[in-house]
Amino acid sequence: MTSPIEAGVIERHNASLRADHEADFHSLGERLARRGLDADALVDKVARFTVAVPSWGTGTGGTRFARFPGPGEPRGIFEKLDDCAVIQALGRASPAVSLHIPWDKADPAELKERADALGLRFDAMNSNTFQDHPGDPNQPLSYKFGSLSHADPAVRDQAVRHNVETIRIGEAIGSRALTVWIGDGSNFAGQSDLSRAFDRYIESMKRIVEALPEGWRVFSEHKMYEPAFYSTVVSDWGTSLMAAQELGTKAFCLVDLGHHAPNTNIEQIVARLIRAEKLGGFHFNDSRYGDDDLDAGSIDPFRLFLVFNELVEAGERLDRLEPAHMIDQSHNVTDPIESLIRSGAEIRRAYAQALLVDRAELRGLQDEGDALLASDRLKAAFRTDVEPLLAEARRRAGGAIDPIRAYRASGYRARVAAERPAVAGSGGGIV
Ligand SMILES: [Mn+2]
Repeated sequence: MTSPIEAGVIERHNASLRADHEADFHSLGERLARRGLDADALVDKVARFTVAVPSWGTGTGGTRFARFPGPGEPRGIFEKLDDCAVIQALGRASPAVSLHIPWDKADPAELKERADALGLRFDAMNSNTFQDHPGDPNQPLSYKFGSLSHADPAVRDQAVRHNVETIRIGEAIGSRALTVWIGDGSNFAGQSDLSRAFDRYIESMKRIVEALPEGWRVFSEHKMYEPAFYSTVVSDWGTSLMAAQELGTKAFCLVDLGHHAPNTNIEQIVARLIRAEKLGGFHFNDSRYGDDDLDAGSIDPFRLFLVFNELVEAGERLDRLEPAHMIDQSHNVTDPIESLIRSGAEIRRAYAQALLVDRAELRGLQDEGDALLASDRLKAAFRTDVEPLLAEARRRAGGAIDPIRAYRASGYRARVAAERPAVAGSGGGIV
């Protein structure tokens, strides 16, 4: 396996931090043991939890106003995969990459070969009918007024065919799921028939479901607004659930943490979707106002923890669902590699904290109506500094105790900046 990080960088870095890390891990282990928890078992669980990196996240994102590219941005999917391998080498939380078609379109055999060489695999595929593809002879029609729900059946056909093509590429590279997010909606009351548009979406999605290979799933991703500002066709989790139930056993709901109204109780949505056996996966990110696509856990780590609290609480019911964990962020002012390493760690942190909750005790307190102590015991798990568990999971897997510092010591960004001259208008965006 080839690694874009020079051999020895991680070893030297870990050697310099080893004594302090071991003391911290030992100390945390003693505290956890007093609560009946085994630190080594927790490290094993954390190590098994992984989250896919979005290929589009390795480039600098942008807003409606501007994009400020950083040095050494990947110029295509193969350089994006190199960056994903760096994220995995140091953070050890993200062995899979989620591709976006057509941005990442390439010979599937070459994609597979490169990913194999880097020790990466592919998670859910993402189709794109929220923008036009003037260079693609198979997509001459515009998605300006929608795609899968468009009033014109020819546009709907084209959008379905694009999704089927995305599935075929995914099939060739070992993916097993398709995520569908559409920008369809309307900007004015009266512009679109709310019912007929949804009917047309369902009919199009049925054709996509029919094209799914054995063992594949399709995830429908809802979003309340943007780019449409009056209504969107798949606006909320209720609509997404309705679609998944109508589309059958291969269809599931994807929860992007930024796609809700402000103050929405996302953890309750997660609990409901688990109960309905329709939770397909996540796009992790954080936000303060809308679909801000900020780094996971950077604004409201407690909310992320509460989502994981529901996932851990679900236990075996969740094992059956095997939700896909993916990051979906836009990095505007940071080095995307650093943001993605940190986000993987923050997501694992929320998981590790949720594992600390004494579930039997919590249920007892809930049933007794002890609101204060129930809240306190839940919060106690969130307050625990689990960093030594995360660092130990990385170290045992060959990663870095402090991956951001190790990344900076590696000189990777400066090296690729010399190899990758800046290009104008590289593919990427905010999904
Ligand atoms: Mn998303």
